[in-house]
Amino acid sequence: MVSLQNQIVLITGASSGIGAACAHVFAGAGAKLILAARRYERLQQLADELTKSYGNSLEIHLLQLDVRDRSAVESAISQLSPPWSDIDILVNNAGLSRGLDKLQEGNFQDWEEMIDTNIKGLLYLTRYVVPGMVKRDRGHVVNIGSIAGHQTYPGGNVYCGTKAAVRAISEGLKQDLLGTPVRVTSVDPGMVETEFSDVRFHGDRERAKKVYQGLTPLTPEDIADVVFFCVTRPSRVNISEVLLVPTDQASATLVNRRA
Ligand code: NDP
Ligand code: 8X3
Repeated sequence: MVSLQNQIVLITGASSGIGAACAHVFAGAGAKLILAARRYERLQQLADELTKSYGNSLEIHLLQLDVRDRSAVESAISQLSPPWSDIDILVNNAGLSRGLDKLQEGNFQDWEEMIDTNIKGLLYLTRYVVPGMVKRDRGHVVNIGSIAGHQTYPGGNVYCGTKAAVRAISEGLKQDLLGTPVRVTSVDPGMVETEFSDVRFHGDRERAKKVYQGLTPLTPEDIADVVFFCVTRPSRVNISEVLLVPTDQASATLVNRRA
């Protein structure tokens, strides 16, 4: 098992859900964390919690960053000074869904937000971080995809398209990095209870709660466990893809709801 002690880990979308759970797992393993998101105060709260749980020796660098803004991503990464600039693990987690409309009735702003965040944001981070990994001969990129990248569901159209793109991009990056020691993993969850559905339904809490009603969804910690497993395998092992679903979910559309 590879030790994460003192490794530099950049997690996008660390202010909530899966990203925040990953921050806990990496902090517990002694990594140095770069936590990125738009909501800076949420990152500060998380940093306080982590320091309380794991001690003052934990090193954390916070980045207020909108991954859709290419020049902001470029300057955030290029302005990091050592040791922060020597990123060992990039967790491309920032992402969102907006709406569940039929494509022919879809909202352009929702589409652009999903495409710009889930595809272009992930590409920007990857493009600015991976050259350093190649130069240093070490690194691991973990992309948080989705079951939605494997199976499209009604109303999922553009969101599913973005996650199918993440899957293809992960595969392409793995091919392009062949011959280097840099590893690429796609972790593709089914239903996880986070702020994801609140965001999808633009803050409609009641509608969001119904998504998980009567079933036991995954927790953000379940996903963080899998990420941790993937990045701690011996360097000869690249876990390319993990699809994990709740026991109550058999496919993107088939779930077991108790009354
Ligand atoms: P949350 O809504 O809880 O977290 C999403 C995170 O992404 C937040 O930290 C948010 O931070 C960040 N984010 C969104 N837009 C941007 C942006 N433009 N720039 C920077 N950060 C951004 O949802 P999850 O934790 O569930 O989602 C994390 C990832 O997991 C996403 O990629 C999602 O598609 C994927 N996923 C989720 C599943 C689920 O069922 N929940 C299942 C499969 C995959 P902030 O708003 O502060 O910027
Ligand atoms: C999130 C899971 O099924 O809502 O990617 O698309 S799903």
